[in-house]
Amino acid sequence: MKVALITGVTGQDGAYLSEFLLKKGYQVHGLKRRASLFNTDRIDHLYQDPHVENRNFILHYGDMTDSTNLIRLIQEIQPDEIYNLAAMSHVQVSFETPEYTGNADGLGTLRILDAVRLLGLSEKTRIYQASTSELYGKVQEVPQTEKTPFYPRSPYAVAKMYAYWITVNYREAYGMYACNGILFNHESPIRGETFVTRKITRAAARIALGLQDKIYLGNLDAKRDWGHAKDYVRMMWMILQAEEAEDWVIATNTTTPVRDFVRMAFGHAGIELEFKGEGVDEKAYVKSCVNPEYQLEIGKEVLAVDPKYFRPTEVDLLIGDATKAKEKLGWVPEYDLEDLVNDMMQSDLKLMKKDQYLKDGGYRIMNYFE
Ligand code: NDP
Ligand code: GDR
Repeated sequence: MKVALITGVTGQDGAYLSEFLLKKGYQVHGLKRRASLFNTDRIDHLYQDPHVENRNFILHYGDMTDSTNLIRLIQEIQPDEIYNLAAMSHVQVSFETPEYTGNADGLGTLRILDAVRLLGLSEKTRIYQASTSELYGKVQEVPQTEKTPFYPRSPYAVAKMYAYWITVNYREAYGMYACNGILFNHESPIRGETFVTRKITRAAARIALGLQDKIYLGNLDAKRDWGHAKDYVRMMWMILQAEEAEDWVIATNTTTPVRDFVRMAFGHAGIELEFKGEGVDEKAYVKSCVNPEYQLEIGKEVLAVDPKYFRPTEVDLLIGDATKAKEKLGWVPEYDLEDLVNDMMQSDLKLMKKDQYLKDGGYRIMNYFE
């Protein structure tokens, strides 16, 4: 039985990758942080009672900023594969917590690589590093490939740039099997609520159901190459099964402005929007609503721009070329953007109907729309 260690197991990708590897027959170990409340929502369906023998899904406390903890765990687990997914992954928040982000996302990667080296596991353990299209930052060329130069535009991206190069360096210096997956944005129904796609699908569902009046967003012109997380975690595994350790771009090769993602999400609920104004004065109004379930007034303002969501330096345009992964590893994504929006909207409409039911029953529902 192959043994994998996933850091960031409680995150979006950690949850899907755990499911994927368990189905493949792996024993999966996950690193989770201690929190004052349970923080395992995304993986609760995989939980196994620690009192039962022969478990194949095992969680350990740890943190990317704690070397001794990482060394001890890797020694105990002796993993065949490590998927280093743990990170402070929010670009805007990294401007507020730059030092912590550098420590967890940059040095954290070094701690994993060096633990494997020091423990004499360089021959045995293969390492996947969660690199990112944010490395490309300020547009140098489109579409972006494995050869496009980097120009990071946030403390997050700079930390990930260190992680990228230290992974390449350990591969070249010590012959380790260590790879970067340069993944473009990937989303899903379990995407963190403060990333733009999920913020939009949650709000579209809440507005349709009358639980929220309006959504405030930042830069509506930013363009992203959005794929489905399920397709992307499969690729993480494929990267570690390749004969040679290399770096790989994973993307859909299409790009979409944030504004169009908003249109698509509301469109799923049968609500057509009209955008008016420019820059900070841009707003969106209900143009029509064909779904009789939703009592939305035509002309109602449902979206406004709030400059607090603008970033000090922005990444304007991402579009990736995954030809290498397709040709050499045979990767074929199963979802396109429309499938992704449908998946997310179906899930959020269902989730928000639960909130509506609770609200109607007199219970307080969460009203936090960061
Ligand atoms: P999430 O933010 O959903 O998950 C991040 C995970 O890292 C969580 O489990 C989080 O724990 C954990 N974590 C954060 N800080 C620490 C720390 N100091 N020590 C231990 N664990 C920590 O991210 P995604 O699943 O979306 O992304 C996975 C990885 O891929 C990240 O490294 C991200 O930067 C990278 N990436 C993501 C892309 C995307 O579009 N999703 C694209 C390209 C790269 P907790 O649950 O306790 O917060
Ligand atoms: P990103 O994702 O920064 O690309 O990083 P995010 O969804 O946060 O932003 C995408 C674009 O949308 C614009 N935007 C807003 N973003 C947020 N979060 N909230 C808003 O209200 C809002 N309004 C407009 C942003 O300015 C940006 O241009 C994600 C993360 O998963 C990283 O960890 C990962 O490395 C990259 O994707 C690839």
